[in-house]
Amino acid sequence: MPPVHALPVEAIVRALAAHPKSAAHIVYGTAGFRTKAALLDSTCFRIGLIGALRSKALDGKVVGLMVTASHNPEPDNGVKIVDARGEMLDAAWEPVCTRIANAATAEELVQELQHVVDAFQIDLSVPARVVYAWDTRPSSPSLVRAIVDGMDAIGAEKMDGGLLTTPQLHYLVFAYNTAGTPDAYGEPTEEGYYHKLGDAYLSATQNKPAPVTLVVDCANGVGAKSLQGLEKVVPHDRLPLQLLRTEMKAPGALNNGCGADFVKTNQKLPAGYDQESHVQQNTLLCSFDGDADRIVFYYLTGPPEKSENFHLLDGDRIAALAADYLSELVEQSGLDVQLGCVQTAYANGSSTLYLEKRVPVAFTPTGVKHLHHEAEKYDIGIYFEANGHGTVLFSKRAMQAIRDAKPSTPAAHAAVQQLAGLAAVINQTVGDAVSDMLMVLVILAARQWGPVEWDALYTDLPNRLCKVQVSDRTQFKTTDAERRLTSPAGMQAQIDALVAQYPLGRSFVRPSGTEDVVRVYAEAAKAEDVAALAKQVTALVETA
Ligand code: G16
Repeated sequence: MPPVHALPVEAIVRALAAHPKSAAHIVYGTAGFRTKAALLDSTCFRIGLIGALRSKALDGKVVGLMVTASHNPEPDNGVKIVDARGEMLDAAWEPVCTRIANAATAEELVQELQHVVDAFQIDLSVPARVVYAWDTRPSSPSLVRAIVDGMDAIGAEKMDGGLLTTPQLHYLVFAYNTAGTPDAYGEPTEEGYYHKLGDAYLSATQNKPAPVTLVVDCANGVGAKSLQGLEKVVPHDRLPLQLLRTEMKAPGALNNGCGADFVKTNQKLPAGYDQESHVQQNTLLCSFDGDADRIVFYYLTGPPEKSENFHLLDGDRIAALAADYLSELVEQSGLDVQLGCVQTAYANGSSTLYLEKRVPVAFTPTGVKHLHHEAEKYDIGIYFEANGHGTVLFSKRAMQAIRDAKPSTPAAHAAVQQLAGLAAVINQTVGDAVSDMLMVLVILAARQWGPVEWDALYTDLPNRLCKVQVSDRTQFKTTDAERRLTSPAGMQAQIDALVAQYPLGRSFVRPSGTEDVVRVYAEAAKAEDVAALAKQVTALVETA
């Protein structure tokens, strides 16, 4: 085929006819496009076009397209672009996505596409390569067909990743683009992913006693498939998992009464867990979300009927566990590398106090893309949202220091080895429930800790997270890493006045980027104060 120097306008316009635009205005937000699945067909067609242009703009590197609505209910869906290093889409392209998705006519769409080509000086003769994957939602296959139509219309080499977790797609993109280079991340296949994580886990837990059984709530999502794949490469006695909520095909089951968001928001066990024989006192339990990019842990200290017997080990706790262990390893190793941690406004105040005693702590708005970029500023950057999204990034400098280390004592040598092992276990592209789960198990095995010892690192301030339905959530605008409202006018002063009534009180309000709600967070020294504060702030928001 001769090189193409212009957009294939006719082919795009012809294919567009099968994907009429819905009336809804849609924005590329916190986690790409996300809304009711029924509204997404034309968006997916157009993201097929954008994915191809993005690949061309990156000199033909592979980019990824993931169809998922992650923690949202099953009728929702979404789509997001994964950039060439396996990270979230470059922020400069987010408004591009929004404009292209909302172009009202074929003519406008072509104009917007041409505008992108001109603005980013894209050489259209560069071949595009795009890998795509999807989660278990019933709406996903037809949305994938729309993406494929878009890629066919503009012309792109398509790689079908199949049913995958979101972090697996991030892995694939990075693995494709580094294959055959000194930075090769792993074999660019689903099996390559299991081997990379599984082998790293086996090596990092060598000579350690078998860990306790971990009961995993797979949210009835694709995480179940991912763990079954991992179990094929790691023997059960080295990774004793008990998988629950694995009904990937049961209609309506996804994230329903289970999953990381349900457990974190309600601060209780998945529905029906009290009937499960595997759920016992002091057993370590965890929940994935629908596309397995986040994880929270928990355990019981008595009968599940009593809420005080439920103990959550959320993203803040994972960050604390990682910071505690990694800072010790860095010290023992004698390496000159700087650790840091990134949190959001949702971080429990006690976790921040704990972390600040060990490492510098920075805050960003909600959204893994923000935390990820901030964490890249450190040699070893730990980032976790309280909801269980996160990972640990080892910079090139840190990896070089680990490789070049000349430890002078056996303890320093062991610390360097363990740092290298953890860097391999941890997914370097994005928060990954499977990889985070393995990291936690490696650390607990090294520490010889169970959930109780982990929980003892600090005591959470009582807290509450509520969702509030409002007529227009866009009127809520925030500043200071989403810790303060600038609009509606005067509301922040009212929140401040409420907060001042309670010892160690804190509360903030922000519009969700993934659901049509406003979120209210509150914490205080006493549980009854939190309940009162959350109620009062919620009432305030409802009046807006
Ligand atoms: C997505 C984002 C997360 C964010 C979460 C909730 O998670 O990737 O960074 O914390 O949404 O965001 P919001 O409060 O704005 O709705 P997921 O698991 O749904 O992809």
